[in-house]
Amino acid sequence: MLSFSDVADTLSGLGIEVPSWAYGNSGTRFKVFPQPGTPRDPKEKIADAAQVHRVTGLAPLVALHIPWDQVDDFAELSQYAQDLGVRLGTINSNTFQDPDYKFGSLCHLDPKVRAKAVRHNLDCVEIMGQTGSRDLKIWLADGTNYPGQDDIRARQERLAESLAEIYAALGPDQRLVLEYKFFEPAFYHTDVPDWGTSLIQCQALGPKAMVCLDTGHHAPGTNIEFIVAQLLRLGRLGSFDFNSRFYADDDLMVGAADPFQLFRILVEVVRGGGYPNPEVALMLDQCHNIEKHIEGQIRSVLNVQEMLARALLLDRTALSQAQTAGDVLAANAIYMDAFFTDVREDLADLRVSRGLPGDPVAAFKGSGYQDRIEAERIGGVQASWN
Ligand code: PSV
Ligand code: MN
Repeated sequence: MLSFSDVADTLSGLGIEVPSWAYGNSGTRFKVFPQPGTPRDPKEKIADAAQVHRVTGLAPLVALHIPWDQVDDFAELSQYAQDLGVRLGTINSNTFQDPDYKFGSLCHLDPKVRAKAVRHNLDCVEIMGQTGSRDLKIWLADGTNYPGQDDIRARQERLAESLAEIYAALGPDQRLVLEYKFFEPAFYHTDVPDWGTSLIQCQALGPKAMVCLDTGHHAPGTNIEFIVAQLLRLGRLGSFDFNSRFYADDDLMVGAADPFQLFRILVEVVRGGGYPNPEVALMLDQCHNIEKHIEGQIRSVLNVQEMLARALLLDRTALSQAQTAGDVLAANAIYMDAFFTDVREDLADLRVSRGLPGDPVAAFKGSGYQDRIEAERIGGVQASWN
């Protein structure tokens, strides 16, 4: 049996990247409910993200979405983040809101639209140079709604060509991570629907192209931990977008719907050398439609920490012995013992020993930050889904 003290040091290395867009207003296609205190510009989003790191010590990086977070001076924005104790992370390129992208972006039939989408990604690579970011994350809304609407095979070829142009612009320490999603906003076919398609495109590009696994982008019942194992085996798991998918949305809080699934995923991450490992970015991709943004983010990074602690507590020696002996139920019991270990008090003690609040949510609530931003940030709307 492992005890918490055996894993505390390993656990202390955890750093989760939080998305700037989690702090903005969001909603569904039915309604965006604005919240008081919502950031009005990228700096205010970064300031909110810094609060998550301040009370948890778990969120040192903030991912940007371009053009939502477009500013004139990214070096200055980067300095601003550092002054608040965080750094800028992954640059997410947005080629899904401009009217030109109605029928897609990197896969579009029209070479002029493809060139525009490629150009936007090249601009993102330039921004990465100024922010010191390593990863360009590409998620495409490309796809079709009706059989016959476009040539689905030709779209793959166009995708490969567009991605190759972007890949060629990467610096030696930069990477392209290609995210897949099995449906939405296109509903008949999606151009990068699954990890296989992403992997094939990445392998054609070269070693700096990696797959991004967004946990919400799978059909119900999909064994996501198997995909994790496979991608780690192949050295192509570049990043996670963590969230929960209850049925048709991919933006709810990680670990909220199914903490056991998150545990199983993290078991495979640890098993495959994905943690501790800076090559695998652990990122949240979430929105908080009805709950408060900053508290929602705090709860989310704590959920990841809690399930990672339990995954590290899995007694792999005993598990391997039970597996070798063919003792199915003993192996399963060892696995479940780790999952059912309550680590909440140990985690609170660990935080206190590192000079952090034992209860980050209470510490944030007691800080008065939320009241302050609700009073100060009047008017203005940050760029996002609005
Ligand atoms: C798409 O659903 C996605 O998961 C992509 O990562 C986007 O960049 C993000 O959500 C925000 O729209
Ligand atoms: Mn995502």
